[in-house]
Order: sequence, then structure tokens, then C-alpha cells
Amino acid sequence: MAKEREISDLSPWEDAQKMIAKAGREGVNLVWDRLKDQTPHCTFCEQGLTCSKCVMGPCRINPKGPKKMLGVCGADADLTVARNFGRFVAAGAAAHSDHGRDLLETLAAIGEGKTTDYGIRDEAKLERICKELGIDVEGLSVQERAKALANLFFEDYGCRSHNVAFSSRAPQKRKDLWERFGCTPRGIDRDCVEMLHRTHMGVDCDPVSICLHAGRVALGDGWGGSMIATEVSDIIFGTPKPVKSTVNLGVLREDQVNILVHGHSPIVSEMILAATREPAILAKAKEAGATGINIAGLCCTGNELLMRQGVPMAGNHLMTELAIVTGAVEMVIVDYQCIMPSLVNVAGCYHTKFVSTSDKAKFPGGIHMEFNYNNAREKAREAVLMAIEAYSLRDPDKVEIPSKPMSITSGFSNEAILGALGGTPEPLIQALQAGKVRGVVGIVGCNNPKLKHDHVHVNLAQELIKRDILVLATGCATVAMGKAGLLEPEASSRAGAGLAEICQALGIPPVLHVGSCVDNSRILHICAVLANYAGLDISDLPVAASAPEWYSEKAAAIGLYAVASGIYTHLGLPPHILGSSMITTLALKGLDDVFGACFAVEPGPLQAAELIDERIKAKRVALGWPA
Ligand code: XCC
Ligand code: SF4
Repeated sequence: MAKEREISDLSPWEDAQKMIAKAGREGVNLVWDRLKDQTPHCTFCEQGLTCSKCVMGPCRINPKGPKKMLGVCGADADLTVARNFGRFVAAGAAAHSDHGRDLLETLAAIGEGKTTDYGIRDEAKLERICKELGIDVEGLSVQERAKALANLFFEDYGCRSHNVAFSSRAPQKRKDLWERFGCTPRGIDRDCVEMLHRTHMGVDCDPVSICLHAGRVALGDGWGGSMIATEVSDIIFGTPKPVKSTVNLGVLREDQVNILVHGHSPIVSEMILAATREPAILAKAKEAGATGINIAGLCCTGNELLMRQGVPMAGNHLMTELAIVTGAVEMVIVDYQCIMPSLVNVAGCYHTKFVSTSDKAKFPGGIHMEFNYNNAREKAREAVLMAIEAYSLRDPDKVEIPSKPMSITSGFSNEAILGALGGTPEPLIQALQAGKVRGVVGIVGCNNPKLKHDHVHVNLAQELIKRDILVLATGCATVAMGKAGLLEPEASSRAGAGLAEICQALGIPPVLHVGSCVDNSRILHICAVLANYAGLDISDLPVAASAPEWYSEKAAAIGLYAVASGIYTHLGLPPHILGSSMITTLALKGLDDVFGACFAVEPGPLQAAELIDERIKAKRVALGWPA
């Protein structure tokens, strides 16, 4: 492993450090090795100044001149950065929304009686959402309701002149503002496609206009694709309730068949979990000499199973390679997104089977087993049996399971949060008004090997709760919070007096796990509930968001829909936009005049906490609340 960066600089965690050292001994190539090989990065690319959108190029724009100030077509730095950023956001929005589509197709299959593998676990939520969106449920069976709701959501994807259905949840002031700036999300697919169109050579040549459309695309993700993914997942697999679990590589079991689910959609991981609970399959595991089958999660499909089923989390993005390095994993089974292609090679260094399940995400060198709503149960059984077979191939000399698992509490859906408050947002509004809880901040998103693993996540969260700011966590940030002990009610002792009092009264942690990355839509929704209840716009609330260690296009889409929804958003690293002072100023300042919120970029956790706190203070003062 890289000599220049000591292992303790890469990650603060015992499990990570031990596995990085083990990988070094065993000659396994890791993400940090490859980052070192790629450093220094191309400075044109880093600043968003390269364009390869046509074959008159590729072009590298040098805004300082004297040569290369324009691409062959005449595009300048501002336009080049805007076009690149627009496509970056559209790719992220497409990923979330296409994941939502898979849930929707499953809901439609249930509605049309085309699947027996999946069903409706939360009929009450199905009914509630149908009614919210104006479907007359009278006389309709559960199946008919599922079909009607699926059809309504399919309309949100297609080309149409209406707005995405859940945008109705936003406060009226927000919707008016979106309308004024041409940002109201229409068809989810339409707006993504339109971004590809606009950024083709010779279409939209106005950088600001491209950025506003990026806002629209992102809103179609947050209030469209992601929100559909979240709500439909709840309907099919159950709405999360507080649940106990554990986190870190210590959740792997030496005496059991270990299967890691990785990716994002619960469609595959839920079926794998179900298969491991079948007596006939368990018996097979025992025949193979294991005491049972252990399912643990990586990244967001791990969050999905953790939220609903209390399944333990093995790790986040930077732990995915290291989990395999334990030598104790029989199978990694994946759907899509954030699955480093390197995992196939790492698995190849051990007895680990790497299985892909989606026609959208194939991995040469892995085993491909196509899952769909007709065959999922059967395929899941097949996969689990394959993992059991691999158990006998495990090399005990290569097995090292580091660390004792940390305990965590998960499952804080909005339903669970509002339930804990007695069914109304009133107590939370009162606590905010009185300053017991000074604000609410969502800490979300990935890891990035350029930053010390989980360092910004944890230190930012600790600093915020000290200042009586409630933290909501999703995505890979969750694992960081859990490892730091922040997802347990006892962590309220590390919070300021006001927040501690509220947490103790409700028996909740000061950092609430609200789900996977698509579940950032839960944060949008609860902000809208609070704003609507108090007769405010979201941008009036003392709330903020942070993606301290983000890396992905999806995170950029999330950040932009948060800002466009009126939520001030901190990023630990800038996107590739610094080559344009126009776009950079727009992101850091100008958007405030449009959306009442903007971005801040700051890698230091304490400095970031200060920036966020300043913002929250300003919002509180404007509302006449004690700062
Ligand atoms: Fe991926 Fe969702 Fe980022 Fe984690 S947080 S690295 S996007 S898994 Ni979404
Ligand atoms: Fe170069 Fe313009 Fe083609 Fe981009 S679109 S590669 S800037 S000529």
C-alpha cells in the first residue's frame, strides 16, 4: 500500500486499517493504490474544462489564454463547464430514477398479477398514497390500487406536460418559484433527455440556462424518481420502524456462510434474505458445516435491508473491497451503482463468488444471474446454494475478521419520526422555535479516497449535535455514524443540553438513520411537512444538508435538488466546475437569489460546522426565534 500515506491517514477505523494492511501483505490492489497511480489528475478535467462531445474535438479550454480559449466549435470555459455539469447531474438523476422505475415495474407486476414473488407489505401506505395523489380507492382491491398507483407514476416518467405527482408535496411558495425560473420538474425521463439534447454541440449555449435546467432535472430526481423509489419500496417491502442492528466488518461470522448484498435496489437483496430463511436452505448450510447463513449489507441496498429488516451493515463505499479481503465472504451479490469494477478482481483473490443480477449492470469475470419479478425467488435460492457450496472452499489461513460490531438503531422513516412525536410535527416545531433543537441537518452521501475515510462525516456530525442540531443520516454516511456510536440513544450524552433533552424524552439518538440515498427524498418530504405546517417555505427553515465525502454523479443530483428545494448544502469537495468563475459564483452565491439556498465547499469538518451553524442562525433570527 501507498507509503506516502500511512494507513492511519487513510481510515480511522480498526477494521479498515487491519484489512488495508492485510491487502498489502496479500498483494491485493485497492482503491487507494489506484488513486495514487492517477495522481496528479489532469487539471483541465479537474476544472471541468475538457470537452469530448464531438469529433471536431476533443478540446481543452484554457480560459486564461492566449491560446485555446475556445473549443473548435467556439465554446468557452463557462459553456464547457456548464455542459459538463449538466450531464453530470443528469446521469445522477437518471441512476436514481431508473432504480425507481424498477420498483415501479415490480409494483405494476403485483397490480397485474404477474408476480407471486413480490407482494404488498404495507397496504395502509398504499391506500394513503393513492388518496394523497387523487386516486379514488373506493371499491378497488389491493391489487387494483397497486396497478392504479403504478400507472400514475409511470406518467411521471414519460413525456407529458403535467408536473411530477409528488411535487404537490412542496410548499406553494416553492412551487411558484420553480415555475418562475422554469424549474418545475415535468417528466423525469423527459428532463434527463432534454439535458442530453441541450448539451449537444450547438443547442443551449447559455451556461445559466443549462444550470437552471440542471436544477429541473435534479428536482425530477428528488421529488420524482427518488421519492417514487422510496415510497414504492415502503409499499412493497414495508415502511421502516425503529430497529436494532450492528455495523462494521465484525458483523461477518467465522462459523457461518457470509453473503454480502451490494448495490441499491431492495428487489434483489430482499429476496436473498428471504431465501436464507427457508428451512431447506438452512439445512444445506448446516450440512456444509456452517452454523447458519449470515447476510450483511454494503452501501445502499445494505441501508434498505437495515432500515426494514435490521440486517447488519458490513461497511460503506471504501469498505467494499476490504470486506472481501477478510477472506470470510462466500458471495458478494450486486444489483447496480457504486459497485467498483475492481471487486471482481478482489473476489478473485479469495474463494468469493461475485454475482451480478441486473441486465443493466454486468461485470466481466463475475457470474451473471438475471433476476426479474418472475424468477427472483428461484434465482435467490440458486445464488444462496452457490454461496453455501463456496463455504467449503474457504481457506481458514486467509480468514481475518477484525473488530467487534458496534450496535446501532435504524429505521427512522418519516412515519416513525412523526409517530414518535405523537402523529404531528407540532412538538418538533415547538422544539425548534424554543431553540432546544436549533436546526436539522441531513448528512448524506459517499466516501472518497481523496479524503480520510469517514473523518468529515463523523466530526461534522459530532460538532453539529454539540450545537443542538439534529442530524439525519443516509447513504454511506450512515455507516460512519454507526461506527462512531452516534446512532444509539446513549449518544445523546454527546449532544448539547437542548437536543439531549429532546432525544432522551423520545428515546432516540441525536443522529437518526433515515435510509439509503434515494431516501434523501424522506428528508425533502419532512422538510415540506414542517414548512407546510408552519406556513413557511423550505428555505425559511433552519435546515441544511451536507455531502462531506461525496464522489458520485448521484450525489451531485442530490445536492442540487436540495439547493433547488431551498436547502443550503455543504460539499466536502467541489464538483468539476472551478474552471468557470461564472458557474462557481452561481453555485456559491447566485443560487441564493434564485432558490434561497446555495452551495458551500469546505473540506474541514469544524469549519463546515461553523458555516452550517451560521446559516441556521440567520434563518432562526429571520423567523424571530432565538439564535
Ligand atoms: Fe454510492 Fe448509495 Fe455514495 Fe454510497 S452514498 S457511495 S452514491 S452507495 Ni449514495
Ligand atoms: Fe470541442 Fe465544441 Fe466539439 Fe466540445 S463540442 S469537443 S468544445 S468542438
